[in-house]
Amino acid sequence: MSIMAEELEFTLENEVSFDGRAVKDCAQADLLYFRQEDTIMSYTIDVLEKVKKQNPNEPEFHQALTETLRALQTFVDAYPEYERAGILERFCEPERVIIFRVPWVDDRGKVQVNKGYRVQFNSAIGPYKGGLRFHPSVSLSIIKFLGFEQVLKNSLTGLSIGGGKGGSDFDPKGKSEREIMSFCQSFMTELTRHTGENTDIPAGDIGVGEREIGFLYGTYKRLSNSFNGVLTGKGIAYGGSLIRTEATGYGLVYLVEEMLRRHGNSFENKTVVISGSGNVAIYAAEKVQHLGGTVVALSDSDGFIYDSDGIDINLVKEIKELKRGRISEYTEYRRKAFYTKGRGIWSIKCDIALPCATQNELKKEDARELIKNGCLAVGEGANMPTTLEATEIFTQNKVLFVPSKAANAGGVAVSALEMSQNSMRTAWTFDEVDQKLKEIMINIYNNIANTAKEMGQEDNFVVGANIAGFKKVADAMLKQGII
Ligand code: NDP
Ligand code: 2IT
Repeated sequence: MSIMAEELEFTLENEVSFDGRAVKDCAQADLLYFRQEDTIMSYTIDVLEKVKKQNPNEPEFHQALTETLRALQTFVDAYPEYERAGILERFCEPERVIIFRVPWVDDRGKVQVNKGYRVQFNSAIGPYKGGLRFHPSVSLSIIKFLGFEQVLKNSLTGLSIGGGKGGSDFDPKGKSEREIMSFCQSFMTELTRHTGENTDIPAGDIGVGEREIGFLYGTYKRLSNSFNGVLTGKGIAYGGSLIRTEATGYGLVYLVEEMLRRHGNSFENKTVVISGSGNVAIYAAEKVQHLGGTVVALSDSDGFIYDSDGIDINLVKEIKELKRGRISEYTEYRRKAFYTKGRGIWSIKCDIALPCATQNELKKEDARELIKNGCLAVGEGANMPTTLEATEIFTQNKVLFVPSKAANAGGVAVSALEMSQNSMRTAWTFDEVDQKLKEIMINIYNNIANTAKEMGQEDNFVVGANIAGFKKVADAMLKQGII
């Protein structure tokens, strides 16, 4: 079987080398990469090629599959029962994909139509669980990549949750509160028939926060005449959990802190760059500052701010959470800080980088720049923010790199704690949930670090996270028969 470079969609630039050998062109780089990993005639590579052919024009989904299947290769090939049971083919195919029309009326009285999605990816270890993303870039490919990642992530939490994801190409930017409510009510009118506290429990993601979850929940409750924990990220007054707002950012920092500690290091006196300025970025920044680090930069899709004194998080919360403004407004209040339009946040010198905005925001040139500037660790707060090439560059250069499926699992973990509280009709305190979150993140670190070590790839957390996440789901699938 020959592997074509363009089929693999994994390219490395000329100067990257394997084992000190210079690689002349992309095709040669791919071949070397796969020879090095002894992948020729592998079950994982066969499935990767087949699934990519069956699902053309889904680049983000292909990218997530490529990362995972490459990481799983040695492990899966050692257990022929996976191949006999077609586990990988089933693992890569969602159990169900729902695509629906979302009609709503804007403030001028005009009817608008968006696409709605819910991908119910895998329920082997629990009900489908995962967020909803409202962003104009949303496509089937993006929802499938997010759903696929969610299956592995949810497994890593150690809790009983399967994986799903949904959303819409609706753009919340510039919409009035009434328009947002109108859209959410229409979206949930259809989604309600596919959800249920033991079936599928959506939550927030890009463009979906507590306000949107409130509108979605109200619609669900009205249609079903049932008050239950069908959505997470709810307001505290009606069944939400303390710490859910902070959970993804705090969890990311807890896990990275544990990794640094095991390597004789910490956040104390470190310079940290965080991309994005939404939910994940804000609370990652807050926790870094609790732990003695200095966050010097944040961004949005228009540009980034730099404040050498350390970002004032309360000011950012006021601009982003209360006023729903842009990150550039920060410089109106802090004269010493400056704003730069466009990409470029990764050119700022830092010890630790936490990409917390969106997929593929950290590219190979950014990885090189970070390494040149002495960056020692990268933790992915966003889902798949680092391209395959950039991940490879970090690994080759021994930068400690934690992939999103492990690093940002704190959000969904606290969502699962919210589900538990809803079932028990109780509410835990801030400190109780915070303590549980911390324990879960440290367990995830131990699990992925031990798994990487057992595979003979110490500190390769991409390998550790994918294998540890996969194993639990695959074993449950084996035991449940061919379904
Ligand atoms: P928010 O909507 O709160 O914030 C998103 C942030 O990312 C904004 O600052 C936004 O800027 C920026 N952003 C979005 N798209 C782009 C882009 N194309 N280029 C540059 N910046 C962009 O979302 P969250 O903070 O909740 O989510 C951020 C990431 O974290 C996502 O990848 C999400 O999947 C992931 N995640 C979220 C979890 C959660 O609990 N919320 C849990 C686990 C992962 P702008 O305003 O300009 O669009
Ligand atoms: O990507 C994610 O893990 C989330 N958006 C959170 C999902 C959840 O169900 O809380």
